[in-house]
Amino acid sequence: MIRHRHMLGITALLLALVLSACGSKQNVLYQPTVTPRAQTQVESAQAASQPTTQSAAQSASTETLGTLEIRAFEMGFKPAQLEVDQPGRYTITLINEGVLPHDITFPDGSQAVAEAGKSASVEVTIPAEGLTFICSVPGHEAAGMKGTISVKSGTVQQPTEEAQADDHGGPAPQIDVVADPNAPPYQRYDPSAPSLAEGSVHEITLETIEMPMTVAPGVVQQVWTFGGTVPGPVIRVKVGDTVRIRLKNPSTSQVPHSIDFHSSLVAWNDEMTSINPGEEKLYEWKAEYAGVWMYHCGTAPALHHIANGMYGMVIVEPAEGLPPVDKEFALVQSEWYLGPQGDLTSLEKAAAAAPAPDYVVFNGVANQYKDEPIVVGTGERIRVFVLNAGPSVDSSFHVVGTIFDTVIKEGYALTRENPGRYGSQAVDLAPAQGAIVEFELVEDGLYPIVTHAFNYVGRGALGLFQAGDGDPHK
Ligand SMILES: [Cu+2]
Repeated sequence: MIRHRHMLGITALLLALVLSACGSKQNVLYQPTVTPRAQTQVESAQAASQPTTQSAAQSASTETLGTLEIRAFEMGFKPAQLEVDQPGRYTITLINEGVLPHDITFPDGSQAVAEAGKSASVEVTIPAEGLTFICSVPGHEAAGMKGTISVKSGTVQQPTEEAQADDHGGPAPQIDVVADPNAPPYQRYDPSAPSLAEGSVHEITLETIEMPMTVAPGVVQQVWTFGGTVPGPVIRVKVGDTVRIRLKNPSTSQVPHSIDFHSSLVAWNDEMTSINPGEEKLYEWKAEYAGVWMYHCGTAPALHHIANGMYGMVIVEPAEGLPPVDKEFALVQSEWYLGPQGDLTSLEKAAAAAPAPDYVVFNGVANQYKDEPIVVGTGERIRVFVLNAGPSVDSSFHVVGTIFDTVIKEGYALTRENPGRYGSQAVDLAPAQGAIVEFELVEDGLYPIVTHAFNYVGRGALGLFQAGDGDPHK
């Protein structure tokens, strides 16, 4: 069993920089622009106005230690975590890049208000223990518009209990990993479902590859994979087929691995046993039942091997096949519990009785199909194979703006031709459950893909289908 080193690398400095904002935001170590003390008030005002400040409401006080620029957008601040070298009086310039009015409000009531596209400034005194700030427009703090300014070697003041109680989604996760601007960009996982494998006997080699992976912009984890991707490859066969998996653990691996196909009927202590680095093993199974199935590594602690990326989807079609549709996709929901930058994910976090994942993702990477939507034709018939790989959080799979007319979940079927014309809005998937859903997107536009457990939508569980050109108005 591997010894875990996750928390050892976290320094006191990192703890002071704990990110309280939601998962998609980056934690930025901010260096303020320091205005020399000798500058005159006029020069100081000019400095504060560069490059975008329009109405720096300079107070009567004489000099500040510097100017901090904070950008507002819907719904957050950029950066949300700032650090200054020393306590004292600072000018805060709010640059509103959003389309709504926003403000920045400090606990003593100091405030700068900026209309959309405008800027405003306020002076505040930052004590040694730091300051919190929010946007006081109703609902904006709860939606994520809050942040902290800490002083080097000081302690970040935590949001008040009252402030946290306002957040109907529950407290935002504390991401203790500082985003690395030099991290490699993430690799987009192709969401297209593969076509049915030809023939009835399938020889598949799967290597357990341990490698670094960018799981969100700037966040790299040392993941364990099947075949070099998270999730592993989608395997698609039909009832009656024989699948021969040759599992290989490269000699360069650090730990043993194994594989457990939920689509198989085999003894746990036979095919599913672990193999050491440098070993290989044949796992043969016959597809007896149709469905969307999970496969995963079961090596102890299995929780960590799954949390660290070792899972994938098996689609078993009925022997007679599935009816043809226009487009097919495969989406695997899962959680990331971050370890230190570049290290393994945190087993300690994953093992919490009430799991609080840093990210909940579709196909391994936070928000990847929001960044680049999945394009389909308007009115096309869409089939999505969905799996919740967990390891621990339930999914409520939902596509905003449509209704599933067909759902086959764990052997239960809602069919399009049902006499009452019933439909489905969300499919509940406990960890290791899978479903097939079918639907159409009736007009050009964008249709968000979410888990309707909405506290996770801000933590990476957001994608988009783009029907047609994505514009419903032309
Ligand atoms: Cu493993």
